[in-house]
Amino acid sequence: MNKIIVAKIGGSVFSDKSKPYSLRETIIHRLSEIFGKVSKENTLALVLGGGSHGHAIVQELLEKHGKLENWHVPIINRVMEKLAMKIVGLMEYNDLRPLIIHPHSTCFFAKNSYQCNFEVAVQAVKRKIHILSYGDAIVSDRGAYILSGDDITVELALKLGIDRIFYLSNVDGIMDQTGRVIKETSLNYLLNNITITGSSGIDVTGGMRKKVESLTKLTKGTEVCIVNGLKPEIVRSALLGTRCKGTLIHV
Ligand code: IP8
Repeated sequence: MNKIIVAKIGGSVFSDKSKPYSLRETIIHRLSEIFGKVSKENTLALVLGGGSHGHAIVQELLEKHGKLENWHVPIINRVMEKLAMKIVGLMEYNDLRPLIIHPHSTCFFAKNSYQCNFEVAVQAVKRKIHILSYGDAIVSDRGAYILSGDDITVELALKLGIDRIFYLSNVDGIMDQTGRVIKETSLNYLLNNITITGSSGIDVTGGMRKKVESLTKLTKGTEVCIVNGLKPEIVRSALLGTRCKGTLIHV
């Protein structure tokens, strides 16, 4: 059966966020193998987080200039493009060749919100062409704006009319106060009752809390499955629809 699978690969999965510009090549290989197999019968819309690449360059620019300017946009774009090319290069070994959708040339931010033209992405996916996008810097009316991969994932899910999306993280799911993974919950309950802490390592877009907040834009009834991307077997069974062995959030 051909379904559309929207999945965000968190930066903490493909890189070590405490080590700037690092890549976990073994994990990327294993995940590519899984995505490669899944892509034979399904269409993939993948989104990369910034990892220790995007977040590191943004941090460097902030330290040097105090704030992000529009002329920083292409500098950040180069880093993210290179990262996307490396990951896509590794995916090719598994016969997976997604079309890369570059947010810096399809999105801008003005008057307190961003706008993206994902028409090409939608048309491609409708024709069973896999796509890959990534968190990026975009031009805005107040200097460079960092558009998180989480926001892009939500945008794509809305535009593609998807009812279940996947987040690959470096933890087993969202933990409750006692450190136990919450298996199933509603978005409302999560936002009102659970203290969600940020992620470890460098993160300029707000980590897990921001991710959960971005889900409020999804259509009611959407399901979000958060699984540990460092455990490829768990990712495989989640993508194939057998079980979300992580946290399943009902929006
Ligand atoms: O890691 C951030 O994307 P995220 C993108 O999904 C950059 O929040 C360029 C830091």
